[in-house]
Amino acid sequence: MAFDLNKKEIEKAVLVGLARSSQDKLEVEDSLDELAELAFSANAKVIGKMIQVRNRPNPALYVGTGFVEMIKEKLKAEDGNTVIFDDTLSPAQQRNLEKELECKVIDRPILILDIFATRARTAGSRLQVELAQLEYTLPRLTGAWTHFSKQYGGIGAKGPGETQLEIDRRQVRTKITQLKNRLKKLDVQRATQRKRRQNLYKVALVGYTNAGKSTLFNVLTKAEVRVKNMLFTTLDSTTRVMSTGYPSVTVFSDTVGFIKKLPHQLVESFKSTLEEVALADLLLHVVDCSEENYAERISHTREILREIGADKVPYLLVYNKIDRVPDFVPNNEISTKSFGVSATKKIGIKQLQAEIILQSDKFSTKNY
Ligand SMILES: Nc1nc2c(ncn2[C@@H]2O[C@H](COP(=O)(O)OP(=O)(O)OP(=O)(O)O)[C@@H](O)[C@H]2O)c(=O)[nH]1
Ligand SMILES: [Mg+2]
Repeated sequence: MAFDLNKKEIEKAVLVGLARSSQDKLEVEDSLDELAELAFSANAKVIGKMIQVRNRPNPALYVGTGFVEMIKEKLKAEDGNTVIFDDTLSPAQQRNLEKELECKVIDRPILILDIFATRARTAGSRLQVELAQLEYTLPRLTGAWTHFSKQYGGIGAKGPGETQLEIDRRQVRTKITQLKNRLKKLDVQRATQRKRRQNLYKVALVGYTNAGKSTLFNVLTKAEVRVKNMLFTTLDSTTRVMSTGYPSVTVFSDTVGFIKKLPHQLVESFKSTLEEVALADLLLHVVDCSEENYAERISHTREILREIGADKVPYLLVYNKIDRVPDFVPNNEISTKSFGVSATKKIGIKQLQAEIILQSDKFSTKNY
C-alpha cells in the first residue's frame, strides 16, 4: 500500500474536501474533522484543512488547478509531505495530483483500509482486510495501464508495461481467489457456531466507531473487550452467552464500528462478520450523544445496516456518554424506543437491561 503506517517518518498532512455549494460547507467541515481523527488514528499529524467550493470534481485533479497551487503553498509553508482527500479519488486523479503536488496523495478509503490493516488481529479480520485492499487495488492497476497507453499511443504501447501490468493483475486476481477460499472455510466454522446459537436470543451492539459499543458490551456482559479512544478499535466480533442477570438464552455480540464513506470493499469483505448483525434478534444501536452531529451519524449507521440486510431487525437507540451532556434530550423525529446511558459512569444501565430482558421474554414465549 502507498501509505505505510509502520515507517518512522511522520506524515504531515493537509486535508482537502470539496463542498458542492457554500451551504454544504458546514457538513464538509464536519467530515474533515472526522478525517482528522482518522489521520490521527493512523499516526499522521494534521497541518491544515482546506475546502474548495466547487460544483463538481475536476476529472483530472479533483480540485481546480488554482486550488492545487494553494495546497502546494500550504505544504511548503508548513513543511508538509502528504495530502489526504476526503473522498474517493480516481486512479488518474491520484496520479496527476501526486505529480503536481510532488508528495504522497491519499484518499479516504485508503486511509480507512490502512487503519483496518493495522488493527486486524485475528486470522479472519486480517483476511477480510487484505481482500478489501486487493479489491481496491485491482481497478487501480487497470488505471495505470490507461495512463500508459494514453501517453504512448497504440502501436508500441504493448511493451513491457503491459506485460508487467498483466502479471500484476493476474497475481492480484489469484490472491483474491485464494483469500476468498480461505474466508469460505472460516465461514463454515462460523455457520456451525451460529447454528449452535440459533435458539438463543441474540443481541448485537452496533453503531458509529468510537460510540462506546465495547465499553457498553463490557458493562452488560462483564467481559473485557479492548476499549480505546481511537477509531476502529474493534474489528472482530466478540460474543458472550450470558448466564447471570439475563434469561439464560441471551447472547451478546460486539462488532466493528461504522463510519461515513466506509469503503464498500470493506463492507463487502466484512459481510460474513456483519451477518451476525443481520441475524440478531435485537440491535442496540449505540450513539455518542456528545457528538454534535449524532443525528447524522444515526442515519449513516442505519444506511449501512440496510446495506447488510439488518434494517428489519428490531432495535433500541442507546444514547451513550450521557455523563457529558446531562441535559440531553433526544431528537424526537426518531421514533424508536431510546435510552440515555453512560457506560463508563454506569448511568441508566439497569433500565436498559430491564428492557433487554423484557424483549427476550417476548422472544422466548414466541419461540418455545
Ligand atoms: N465520557 C464517556 N466516555 C465513554 C463512555 N463510553 C465509552 N466512552 C469512551 O469512548 C471511547 C470509545 O469507547 P469504545 O468502547 O472503544 O468504543 P467503540 O464503539 O467500541 O469503538 P470502535 O471499536 O473503535 O468502533 C473510549 O475512550 C471510552 O472510554 C461514556 O459513557 N462516557
Ligand atoms: Mg469497539
